[in-house]
Amino acid sequence: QKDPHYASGRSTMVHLFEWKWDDIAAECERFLGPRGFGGIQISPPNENLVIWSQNRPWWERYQPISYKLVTRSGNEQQFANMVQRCNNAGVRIYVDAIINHMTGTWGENVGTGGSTANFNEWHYPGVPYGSNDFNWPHCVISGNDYGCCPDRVRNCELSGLKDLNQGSEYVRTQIVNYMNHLINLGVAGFRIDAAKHMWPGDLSVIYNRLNNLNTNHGFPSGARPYIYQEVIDLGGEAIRREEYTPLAAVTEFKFGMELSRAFQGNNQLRWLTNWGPAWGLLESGDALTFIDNHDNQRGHGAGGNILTYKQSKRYKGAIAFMLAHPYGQPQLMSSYDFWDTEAGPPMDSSGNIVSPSINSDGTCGNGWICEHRWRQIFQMVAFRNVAGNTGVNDWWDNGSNQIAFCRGGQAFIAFNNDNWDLNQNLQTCLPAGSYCDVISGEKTNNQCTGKTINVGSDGRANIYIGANEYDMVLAIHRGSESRL
Ligand code: AAO
Repeated sequence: QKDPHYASGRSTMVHLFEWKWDDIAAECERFLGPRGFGGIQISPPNENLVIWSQNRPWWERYQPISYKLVTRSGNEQQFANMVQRCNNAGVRIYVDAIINHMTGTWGENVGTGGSTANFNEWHYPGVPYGSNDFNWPHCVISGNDYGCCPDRVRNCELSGLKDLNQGSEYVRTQIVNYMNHLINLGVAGFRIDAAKHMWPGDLSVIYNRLNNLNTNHGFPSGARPYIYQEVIDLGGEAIRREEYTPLAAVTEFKFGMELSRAFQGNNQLRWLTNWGPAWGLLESGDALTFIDNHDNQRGHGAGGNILTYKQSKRYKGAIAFMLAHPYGQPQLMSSYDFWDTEAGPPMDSSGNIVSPSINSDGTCGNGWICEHRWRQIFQMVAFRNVAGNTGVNDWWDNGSNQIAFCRGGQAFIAFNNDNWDLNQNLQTCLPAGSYCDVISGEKTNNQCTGKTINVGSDGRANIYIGANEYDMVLAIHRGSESRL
């Protein structure tokens, strides 16, 4: 359950946080499919509590009230249509599955599909769940519990969210039915929210009962759903991510923390020469990797000093390194603009999500950032596809923050995070020719809109990245030749 089952030649997924299903379907057809994206993590599709008292925060979607497929993103029919159209475009869908808990207690008790809850009786008729389906006695996780007490982290409530007992046969059946329904509709896998708060033994039973992926959607027969479990483990806690890697992949939070540190100038890029398990990271095949996620970009979860779209030059540098390096299974974040860390997506006065608009230069409007539509990011998705399963070779660094490496004979990349220019004759491992740098511009009509790099018959080229340039990266690959 560690294979994302991307269509062939694809390698990267993007989290379209809070997008509507109709908009995602259109994005698969008009952008993600043609640009070689592998998949999308969508926001939770099941019914959640409507929280007007907090002005419909993004996090209401982490408060399930039933497993009906009705949210602000759309209904079941729209969901099914999205999955079909995205699969047709070669782009897989991964569902954020909230199976640890149900909504906490609020003054409001109606969901996005009209289901209700009676909090005092632990009663969720939309499933239905009753008080017997939750861990007992009721307790709430405190900050100290993470250091000492795995049983409290798993059996008590996460921030007051009612804690389901996955040891119960009835609860397992409801969860498995929900997930299998999604598999039958054509999804390729799941993010398991708050996996740290569930027992690995219970999760194992649940995963084993999941159906194979739906062959009518183009999956090979016998394909198991891709599963990546949200376990925040930066070290020093009682629960370790290695308890979960035997089951499926795990979100590697150290990855974004270390790369954010380096690209913020707090660790030299030259040390990245042995990036991977030598840094205390999981084995590559076990790791779902990302710079920021929807929590830590706004100070929730494992927050603190993570690069986001708000520090765009450094962020694009870190993303380029993630996509250029073969380690891990990368996921991009695609955000809406925010200052208030609790604020929901762009919405109208009735709480309906406002769709992203697409500007003439391909970027998004209406409050959506769409990092995945930034040229420096989506062209690195193509770079990764071209690099394929090659390793890193011909590493070069200046002993500080200027580095460069090849991916086999397929692709070459250089970074300059020093405050002086990079100006070097470097081995690119590419056949002689003129190549368009895919960061400063792109190739259109066989011409470069940005830098042109001339590779000699010995594979070497002069590489220049000024300290004050708009971007700190230069990247060329097979297929970016300016004259074919
Ligand atoms: C909301 C309100 C609450 C209210 C609650 C119930 O904000 O005030 O009590 O409703 O009605 C999201 C939001 C929550 C929101 C929730 C439900 O983030 O604010 O609560 O929806 O609407 C832990 C979990 C991790 C979880 C993370 C947020 O382990 O699973 O908290 N992430 C997922 C989702 C997230 C979602 C939920 C789970 C719930 O991605 O969006 O919550 O479905 C340590 C532990 C971590 C722990 C953090 C935070 O982390 O290791 O496991 O995450 O603490 O408690 C350094 C350390 C790092 C440490 C961190 C923070 O970075 O190195 O280890 O500091 O202390």
